[in-house]
Amino acid sequence: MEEDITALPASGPMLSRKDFVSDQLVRWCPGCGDFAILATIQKLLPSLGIPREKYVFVSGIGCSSRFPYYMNTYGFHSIHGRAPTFATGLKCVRPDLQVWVVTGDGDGLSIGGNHLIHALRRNVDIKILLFNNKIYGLTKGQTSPTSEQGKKTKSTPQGSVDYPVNPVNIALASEATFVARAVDTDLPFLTEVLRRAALHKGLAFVEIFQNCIVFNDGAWAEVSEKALRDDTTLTLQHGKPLVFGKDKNRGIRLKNGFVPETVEFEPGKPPRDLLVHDEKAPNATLAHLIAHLERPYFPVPQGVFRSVERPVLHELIDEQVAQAKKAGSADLQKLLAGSENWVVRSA
Ligand SMILES: Cc1ncc(C[n+]2csc(CCOP(=O)(O)OP(=O)(O)O)c2C)c(N)n1
Ligand code: SF4
Repeated sequence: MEEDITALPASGPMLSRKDFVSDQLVRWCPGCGDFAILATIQKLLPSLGIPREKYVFVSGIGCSSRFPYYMNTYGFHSIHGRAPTFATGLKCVRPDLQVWVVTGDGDGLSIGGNHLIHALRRNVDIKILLFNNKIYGLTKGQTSPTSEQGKKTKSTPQGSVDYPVNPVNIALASEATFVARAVDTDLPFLTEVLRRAALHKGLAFVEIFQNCIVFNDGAWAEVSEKALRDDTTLTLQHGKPLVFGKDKNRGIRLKNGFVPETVEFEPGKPPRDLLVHDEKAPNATLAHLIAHLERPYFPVPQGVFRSVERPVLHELIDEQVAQAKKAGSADLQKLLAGSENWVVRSA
């Protein structure tokens, strides 16, 4: 990167988008959805008032994982699927840094699925952005864990037999404290979701629907095109009933206990039994139910599914270390030769 950012004063002049643009040639295909996400983040960061030298972008492997090269911040293009693990270590030793992870649906949910789940459950104070294009882009179009059943690719010429995962539900099941979803074609909405993620203390997970124009073009067309999205998406608002449609005349309610259904009503007169969103609910049951709303029967929910508080990993570790120090120094030799050891003898 062209300049030494450590030389900048922590409270220097107001930064602009340009300050976050690196001198690296962007190597994504023309028209790739990654461009819009990159531009949105470069525009958002200066408004957060965090010094540039405090940002670190960590990624794994994939087209999306080239992201750190294009940010004029610290960054680490790490190992396939392991970005959350690198980020966990970094945040624990340098809690003053704002650590962002950029991963793809292949990187984060195939090879890195295990690493992702454990970062989520530990409430590491990092932001994880999962660019979901429902395909492996970098390796030229094989199915990923989010590809739909029946998807024909070079690796699945007769159609994939695997059932896809829903990243938001994985994050909720792993007890992430902030879980959200946005689309790469609605930039004002994406900006607000990312702003909330940035301000959340604890792990913030954001799934971003991203178009891979070369190997899976139009995978999200139904929910990303302006002309369609009013009727195919549901924007979540805390404390508000689940209402959608161009005329705001449809909503979601439960029937037979726990089964969601769509109901139509006169605009401005929603029925009283519509489900009301609660992103602060102490358990994730409602968020799970909402996250399971999928096409073609329901609109696709976007926005913040869950935002709750829980102690963050590095603070818990620091507390434990402080307590252990208070208890006095330990004798390693005594520990190794303690009462719980055995001598194994041959017969
Ligand atoms: C250990 C290892 N296994 C597999 C690969 C091949 N590989 C590189 S990127 C990738 C998946 C990329 O897909 P995704 O994370 O969805 O990112 P995208 O390129 O679509 O942004 C795979 C399988 C590799 N580089 N290393
Ligand atoms: S292959 Fe797809 S995801 Fe990768 S840069 Fe090209 S359009 Fe983007």
